[in-house]
Amino acid sequence: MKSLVFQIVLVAFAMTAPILLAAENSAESFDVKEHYDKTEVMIPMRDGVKLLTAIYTPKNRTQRYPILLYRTPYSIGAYGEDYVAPAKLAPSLEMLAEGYIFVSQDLRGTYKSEGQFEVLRVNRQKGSGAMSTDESTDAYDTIDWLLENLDDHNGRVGQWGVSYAGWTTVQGMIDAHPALKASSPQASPSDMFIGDDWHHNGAFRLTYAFAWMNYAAQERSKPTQVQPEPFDYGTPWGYEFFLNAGPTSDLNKKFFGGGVPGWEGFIEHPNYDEYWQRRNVLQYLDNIEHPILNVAGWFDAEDFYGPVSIYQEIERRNPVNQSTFVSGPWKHGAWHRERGSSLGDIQFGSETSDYFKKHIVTPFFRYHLKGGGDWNPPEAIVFETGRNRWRNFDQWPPPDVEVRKLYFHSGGRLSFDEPDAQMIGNDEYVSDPNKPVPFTTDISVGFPGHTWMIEDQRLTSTRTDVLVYESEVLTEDITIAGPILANLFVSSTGTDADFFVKLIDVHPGDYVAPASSTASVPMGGYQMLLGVEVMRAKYRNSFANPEPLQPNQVTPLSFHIWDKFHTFKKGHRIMVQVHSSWFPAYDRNPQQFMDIYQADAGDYRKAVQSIYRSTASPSHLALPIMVQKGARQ
Ligand code: PG9
Repeated sequence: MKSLVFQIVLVAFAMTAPILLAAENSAESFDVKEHYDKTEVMIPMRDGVKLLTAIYTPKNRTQRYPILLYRTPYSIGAYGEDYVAPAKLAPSLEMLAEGYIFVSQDLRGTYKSEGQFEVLRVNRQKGSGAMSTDESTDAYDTIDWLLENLDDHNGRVGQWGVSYAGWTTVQGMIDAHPALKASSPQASPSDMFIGDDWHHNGAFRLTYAFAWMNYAAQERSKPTQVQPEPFDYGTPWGYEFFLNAGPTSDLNKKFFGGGVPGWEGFIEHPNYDEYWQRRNVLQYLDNIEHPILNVAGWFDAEDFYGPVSIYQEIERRNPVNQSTFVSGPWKHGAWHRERGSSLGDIQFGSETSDYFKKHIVTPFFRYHLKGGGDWNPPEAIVFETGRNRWRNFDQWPPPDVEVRKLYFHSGGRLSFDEPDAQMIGNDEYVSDPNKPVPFTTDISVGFPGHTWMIEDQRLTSTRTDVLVYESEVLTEDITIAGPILANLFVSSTGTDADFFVKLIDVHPGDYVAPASSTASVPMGGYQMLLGVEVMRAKYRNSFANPEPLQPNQVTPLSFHIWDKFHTFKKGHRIMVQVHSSWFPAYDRNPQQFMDIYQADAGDYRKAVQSIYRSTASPSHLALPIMVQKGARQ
């Protein structure tokens, strides 16, 4: 039954003169207030907790509209009679112009919603009581209420969101409401121990975890619309702050007065135990029956593993589902917030985010929610960096790839030639956790500049604790499409160590950037970071049961650098760098086998790390190299 208050609001809406919404209205300056009526309601969940929800309905009531749901922990504000900016309401201005009922909601326990917030709330277990809730049931109950209580909908619901709101979108896909007809999770994390914001292969992501927890996970005493105070780092340089911060286990007490309960989750669960395993969203992705548009950014510093693994898992568990993978040359969320014509110093030749909005996300929702337009998507719509063009594939990774091994050789050489019988040896460096390798040249705190996943690596390559392997100048283009595998053979004088592997595109010395370039450095010889991943060696055999390294014993390490679609152009070189810290993006490894969260200043020890490049221990990257043109244009 419709609530009385809400019916009155709807009557008021109906009396407003209808304004025709046309696609031509999709100007940058779309005036939401001119075209939409707004109301706020507290929607009751099955356990009685009420969630603050804003509903923006087109003033033109001559037709019925689909509902588009967006659920966030970051506040749906502006509140009350104020309207939000267009970008906060819709995936594209075109969609605002076409007309949807846009619904946004403060998650349980955040801002003006009732209840208790739990960071990435764990999914309820099968057979738990009828009143038990999780983000999946909150999405379901919200959709149910909207269908029952709104007048002007067409019975079809979609949902979307970036990052945390991408994750809530995934939650809505689980045991989905039957009216849910299309979902677009964008940069959703999937597993915070394996590859997203908080850990990669068990290595803790200090800067991001600290900045996010302190901003978004602080306990609140009652519903509020006030944003938390920014944290005062006392220095503009995160490197300095975190080097002096002390053991990770103390940071909550020391800096947040204990007010961030989620921090204890890190400290109490250093390994991939049940706490993390239950939070791996991939295991819940059965029975996804409606179409999904999965969106990722090739240079996303927070959540790239998430969208790739979610796409793969939906494919694996739901083979008949129409699930599309999209990846563009973007940092976290840039497809939504920026034009996407460049990132850091690198140009992409067109406004890639506009392409995404006009040709991908808008037609996706239009087709599935309004039953209009053309949408016959390929399996993957992916931007090829290096050549700077969009391509469509009927399969991701595309079928026409051959895995070729790029070996580390003596003298810092990198080559597809196998090590021959004479080749023995290794390269070594001293890793000093008290002088860790900086992850960026930016002097910043909080959420770092986000361009470090594509940043110039020239300064890093000069360090004595960084190994550099480089190919000859390429005599033809080489295109990689799909996941890259790092296969290292290592040893250490310590009992634990981190190994970072970076894949880099080295521009020719005489390279001149396009006229439109706003690059901050000369681009000749630029070392463009393309892909990077870390393996914390104690997790090499099991994330749940870490094992020490045996000092000085050659040990194989194999791990993904995940997917790329990039052409190394003729005249460029391929480079690989290997090192053992990348700070403070990642916490330091004391280089002895222990619970790192408890490590004190005195626990951090120098170690000599060796990378082997012999016939018996041939360290290499396995690259998926395109051998034919498999694209559908
Ligand atoms: N990547 C952010 C995040 C997602 C989920 C949990 C914690 C952080 C975000 O941008 O929302």
